[in-house]
Parts: sequence; structure tokens; C-alpha cells
Amino acid sequence: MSILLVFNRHPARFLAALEAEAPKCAVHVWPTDVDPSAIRYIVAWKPAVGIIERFTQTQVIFSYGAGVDHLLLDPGLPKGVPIVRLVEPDLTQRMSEYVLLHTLMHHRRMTEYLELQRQGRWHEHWEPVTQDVRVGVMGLGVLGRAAAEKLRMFGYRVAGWSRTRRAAEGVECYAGMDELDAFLARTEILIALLPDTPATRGIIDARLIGKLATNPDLPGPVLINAGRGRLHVETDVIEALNSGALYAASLDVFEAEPLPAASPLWQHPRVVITPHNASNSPPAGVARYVLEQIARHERGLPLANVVDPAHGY
Ligand code: NDP
Ligand code: OXD
Repeated sequence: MSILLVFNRHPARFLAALEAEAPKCAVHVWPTDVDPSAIRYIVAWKPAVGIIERFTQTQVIFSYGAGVDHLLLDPGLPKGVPIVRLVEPDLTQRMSEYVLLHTLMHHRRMTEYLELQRQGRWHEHWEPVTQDVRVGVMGLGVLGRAAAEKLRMFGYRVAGWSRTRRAAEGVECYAGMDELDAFLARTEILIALLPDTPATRGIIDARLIGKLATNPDLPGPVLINAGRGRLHVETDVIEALNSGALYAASLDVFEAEPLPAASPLWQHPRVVITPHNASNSPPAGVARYVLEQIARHERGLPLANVVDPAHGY
């Protein structure tokens, strides 16, 4: 069994993890002069366009992350070869941590307290009780459902929005464009955990932000985007923050990454920026996941978490 790793930088930790889990497996790292017809499986993260198509005997392409937009950008991706996305417990846990951390941060007005601290000022802000704060999660997939569950357990009033109808205990579920406005009208803290697809790109724009609700005990709505940068229109988010249409934001993902030094988001007092690390893929967990899926595939069993190219996720 031959596996090829095609990453945008050397995947040293993942290579070590794969070799530890499967010492007999032949693992090659791109660039390599291995005979292309020997490769059966590819694990990729942001591969340059045109590499994957050279390996014509590939049976499965694995995304090193939950998102697959980085793969689907390549027009030469072989048709009919399944793409498997990452579903891994530690990745899910970390994303829930990020969502809870940043929801609490804005609900408890921490960006304002940090500013007061810098000024050496002692001043108390009014903060709503958790049970009165309405959080809405866009994307009720693996990560969105887990985050919604943690928020609910913490006491927030939680809703979720997805493409198809979903059900989650204690979560008000909305589906499709027809129900988007109703979802937004009851959402004070908006969490974006959607994939980047033609249907979701630019969905968080000035119009959408204008439809969010404001908690009476907070200065305005909050945006937390840990999905993909292309979900939000950056100029609209900046304008909304400046006008007060948005009170605050936590952004882990951006239209251009790294976020350019000139972006006003860096300096905005109500914005928390993280470098696309809301949830990093754990090398050992990914190695086990990939090897388990390969073992299933080689026994003739169906692969799990296969991407639907028609929907782009
Ligand atoms: P899933 O595929 O499990 O879930 C995607 C969710 O988005 C589903 O609920 C789906 O609806 C919904 N959705 C997709 N398209 C639409 C649409 N047009 N309208 C409404 N809802 C839509 O993905 P995950 O939960 O595993 O991951 C979500 C995203 O998080 C990834 O694609 C990735 O971009 C991002 N991510 C970011 C990380 C970071 O560190 N910042 C780390 C990991 C992931 P339905 O349920 O009906 O299918
Ligand atoms: C992912 C990511 O998609 O880290 O897993 O962005």
C-alpha cells in the first residue's frame, strides 16, 4: 500500500505519526520521484493545482482537514475518485472549545474590559444572563452540532441553520434559504461553521448582518467565524463594526490568509483575531483515521465522510 502526502509545507509531524502507526506502509512526500502508478492513496492539504492528477491509480483522496475547498479548487481533480474529509474527535472538541471561549468572551464583554484595563480604569458593564443570550450556529454538521450541544449545556438559547432539515436536542433547527431570516431574527451571537461552497461564499454580508437581533443587555450583535474566510465579506464586516451594526467579532479565517498587515481588523478594539487555528488537525488522530479508512476500503467496506462534489462539502 503506497500513500502520497501532498501538503503546502513539509508534513513532518504527520509523516512521523503515519510511520509510527503503520511502519510497513510506503509513505512518500511530494515532491518525490516515486513511480506515479504506485500511489493508491493521497492525503493532501492545500495541494498546488495539477499535482494530484499525475497519480492516475489513486483510489481515495483524503483531506487533511474537515474542509475540502482547498482540494476542490483544482479543476484537474480526477473524476470519480472519492474525496474523504476529516472527522476526528479531537478536532471536534477543539472547535467546540473555540466556539464556547469566544461566545463567552463577547457575552461577558471581555474586549471592553481589556480596553479598560489598558487604560487603568475600573468600570462595570451590564452583562446579560446566559439563559437570555440567543446564539445561532450556521452549519449544523459535525462541528456545528457539537458546538451547539456545548453551548446549550452551558445554558445559552441555541439555534442552528443547515441546508437540509436537522434535529438536535434543545436546539431550534432552521433549514434552507426560506428559514434563514427567521434564524437571523432570533440570533444575537452568530457562529459561522459552514463550508466554503458556491452557495455559502459571501453569505455573511451587510444585508445578513442587518437582520441579526440585539440582546437588550449587549451593545449589538456578535459574529464568530471559524468556518472559512470567504463566508464573510470583509469590507461589510469592517463597516458593520464601525457603524455599530456589529458590536464585536472573533475571526479565525479570512478572505486572504495570512490576514494582510494593512487590514483595519488587526487594530479594531472589538475584534479578536486568531490565525486559522480554531481547530488544528491532530497528526496522530488523522493518521489513525486515514489508516482505518484505508483498511475498510481494502476489505470492500464503504468509506465514511465522503464528500458530495455536487454540493462541495
Ligand atoms: P459538515 O460537512 O459536517 O457540516 C457542514 C454544515 O454546513 C452542514 O450542516 C450543512 O448542511 C451546512 N451547509 C452546507 N452548505 C449549506 C448551505 N448552502 N446552506 C445552509 N447550510 C449549509 O462540516 P464540519 O462541521 O465538519 O465542518 C464545517 C467547516 O468548518 C469545514 O467545512 C471547514 O471549512 C471549517 N473548519 C474550520 C476549521 C478552523 O480551524 N477554522 C477547522 C475545521 C473545519 P446539511 O447538514 O444540510 O448538510
Ligand atoms: C480544516 C481546517 O478544514 O483546519 O480542518 O481549516
